[in-house]
Amino acid sequence: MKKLSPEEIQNQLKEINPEWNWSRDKLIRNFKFKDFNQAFSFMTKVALHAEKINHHPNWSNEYNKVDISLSTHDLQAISTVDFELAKFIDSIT
Ligand code: H2B
Repeated sequence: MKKLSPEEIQNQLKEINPEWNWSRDKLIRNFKFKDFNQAFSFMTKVALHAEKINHHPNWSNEYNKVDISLSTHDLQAISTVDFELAKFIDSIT
């Protein structure tokens, strides 16, 4: 994984869903589902993928809402892997 420059982040943002917001060293997107079951099955898919790539979201869940923030803790920055995970999340929603 590689720390991305602001220019690289701007470019990568064009490749993911426009609902992702860039704030400092994080990519943020909030999801709302029909109910808890939908929200939690989404979280399960993300969790299994996160384990596979050893890159994990920061998130919170309240009933049908899931708030996600992606960043690379080891670099304290946004890296290539954050965008990979964002793309995976986009692909299942
Ligand atoms: N997830 C995220 N989002 N950032 C990291 O830097 C990170 C991770 N590091 N998952 C991994 C785990 C590391 O802490 C373990 C020890 O491999």
